[in-house]
Amino acid sequence: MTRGFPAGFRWGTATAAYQIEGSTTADGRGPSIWDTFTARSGLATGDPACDHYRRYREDVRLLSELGVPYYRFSVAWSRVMPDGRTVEPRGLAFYDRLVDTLLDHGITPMVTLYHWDLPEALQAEGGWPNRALADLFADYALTVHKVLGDRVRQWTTINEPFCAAFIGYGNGDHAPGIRNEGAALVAGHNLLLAHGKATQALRSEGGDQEVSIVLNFAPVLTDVDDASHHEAARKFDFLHNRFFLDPLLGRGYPPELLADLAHVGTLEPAIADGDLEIIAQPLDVLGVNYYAPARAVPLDDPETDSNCPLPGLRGMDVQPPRGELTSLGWEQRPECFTELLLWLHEHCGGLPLVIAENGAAFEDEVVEGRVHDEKRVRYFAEHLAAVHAAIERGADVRGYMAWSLLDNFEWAMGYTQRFGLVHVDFETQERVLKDSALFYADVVARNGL
Ligand code: IFM
Repeated sequence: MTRGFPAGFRWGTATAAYQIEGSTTADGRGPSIWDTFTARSGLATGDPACDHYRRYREDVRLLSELGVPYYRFSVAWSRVMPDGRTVEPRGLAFYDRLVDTLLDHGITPMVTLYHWDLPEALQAEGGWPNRALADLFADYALTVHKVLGDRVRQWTTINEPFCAAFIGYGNGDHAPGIRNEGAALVAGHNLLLAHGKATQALRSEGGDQEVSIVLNFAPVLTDVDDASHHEAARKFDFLHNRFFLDPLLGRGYPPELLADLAHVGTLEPAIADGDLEIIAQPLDVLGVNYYAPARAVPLDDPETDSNCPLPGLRGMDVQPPRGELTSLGWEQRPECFTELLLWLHEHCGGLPLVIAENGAAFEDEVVEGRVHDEKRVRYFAEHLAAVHAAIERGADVRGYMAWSLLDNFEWAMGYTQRFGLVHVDFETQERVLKDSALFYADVVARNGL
């Protein structure tokens, strides 16, 4: 039986600048927080990653061979404005060439303006807890739009503000590696404000561009059907799935969550008059990233910190995943993807959804020039079937971007986790199409499973 997707469904692959580009000092690029964080922590860095800055033509040719018509990539603020403010034309010229090369191959570019690589110069001014960054981000968005806006129609402001704010400034596992939960909440607000101001700036240019933000969601599961387990799930759900979404929908921050976190900090002084209206600019689509669910369990002691990115969210803990796991230890639950999309459809009042990332890391091996990554093929098949089921049941899903085109730099995990459809040998930079790439190309060609 063929499960067909709607006509015009957007099939794509996704990447992010710091994870693939390398060349971190080329053409005037300034350091980003990921350069300084990895150097300071003794972690693998984003250089050379996939050396994409120099090999982008080859990578676009690969995309074209695969026949996948959309490509989502991010622009590095620190390439375009090394100090966060002053334009470096050579940095902008790279993205200009990339867009032209994509279009020459019949591939539609989708631009994400911020995928976590803040210019270090702006971190030195306080980073995202500094409200001034929202206006600087809008200036940056406009600068990029003035160069690419004649050829790029799909714009995403920010990728996964949850990670940028809470993992970057909360538990400090990501750059800039700060542990200050009150600051993390404010960073979250300022990221949303930056999104709102950038959306206004992009729309001030006219044209028919489509503006979105990309959020990462984790449906929360519990083992026991009782009030304390539901309350634990509610807490984590509001942090993970509602803190960013609800203000975007014009509903403000969930008051229950702000009450849960009152002892780590308050957002009140950070929210100026008019901020919530700016944040709630109508979205054309919502970008949805889904990888795995989370599991929540109640904690009796009201004083014990949790093990979530904001440990001050007490009374609950995140439980270890179970069942079939990816190499990152993430649980494989395609059925949660269907439920998530149906919930979003309802919660967001029918707002069109685009899957901006979905995929899995597994240990891959090149054998005689092939990578038989059956587990990833199965992951994609099951998760695409889950998206299809959500569409059949009424969710307005307009596209799907596989994460990721290439094996790449997986942030604090360095090069240990391979998410690519294309295997990358980080010594030689040789690219090999995995079986999952061939599988995905076939799905795209048939517009169905
Ligand atoms: O690699 C990341 C990406 O940068 C953001 N979303 C999740 C992916 C897998 O961890």
